[in-house]
Amino acid sequence: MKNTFKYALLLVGMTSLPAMAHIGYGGRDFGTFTGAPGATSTITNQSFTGNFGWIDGTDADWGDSHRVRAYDFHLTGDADVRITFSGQSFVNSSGATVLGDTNPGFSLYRGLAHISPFAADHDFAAGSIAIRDAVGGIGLTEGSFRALTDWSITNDNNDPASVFTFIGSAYDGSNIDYGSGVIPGADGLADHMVSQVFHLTAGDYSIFVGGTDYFSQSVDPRPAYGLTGVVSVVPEPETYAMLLAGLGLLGFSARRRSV
Ligand SMILES: [Ca+2]
Ligand SMILES: [Ca+2]
Ligand SMILES: [Ca+2]
Repeated sequence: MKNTFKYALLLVGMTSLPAMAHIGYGGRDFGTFTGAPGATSTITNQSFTGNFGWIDGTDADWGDSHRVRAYDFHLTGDADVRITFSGQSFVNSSGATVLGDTNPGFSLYRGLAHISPFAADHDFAAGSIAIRDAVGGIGLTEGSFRALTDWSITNDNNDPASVFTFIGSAYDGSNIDYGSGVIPGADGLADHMVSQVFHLTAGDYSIFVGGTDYFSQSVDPRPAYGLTGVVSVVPEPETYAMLLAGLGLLGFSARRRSV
């Protein structure tokens, strides 16, 4: 009886494991921005396991979506949005130290994953596999995540697919080329931080963040890496131009007065 109970627990444990692979935004919603400059939202103490999830989604066999972390935000108007991710060490709820020395990479997409009350999306839902087989070749992909282009995924109920429409990406450090050409978007300075501004229109956005060390796929066990993320609405270049023009006029009239 006791053994049966143990096996039952083991089975429960095993069957609940895939839940870890499901895409969710819990605790990682940056919120809603109107487009007014100055608004900012910071989310700390998040992590991913294995320092390769983002870069693994740049290659021909795509990537495992549970090696990256999903964040979301919402815009109600046009805005220039700065997105920044930094490595951050911290002690997690299990008392384990989460490392801060990742070189993060992220991709920004228009679109959201299924959220409650819908079932969560994951790579190995039958519908997700069907999407990959149709686009990437039967059995040729290792997951649904694509870091440099559009991708889709769905849930166990095979609801209409979540579509992530690629907007742009960036990664920390110098150009990476592990044999299939330089991956675009390096920020040129490996300081465990990556930051980029995107001009966006109103809508729902998802950001997927992960590590950029392709070769750490063979590291076992895989350590966890901590993240701090910031989304801020910044002034648009036209605003700067108007401000400078205004200052120029002030200077001109000041000079005229002093003559
Ligand atoms: Ca891959
Ligand atoms: Ca891989
Ligand atoms: Ca950097």
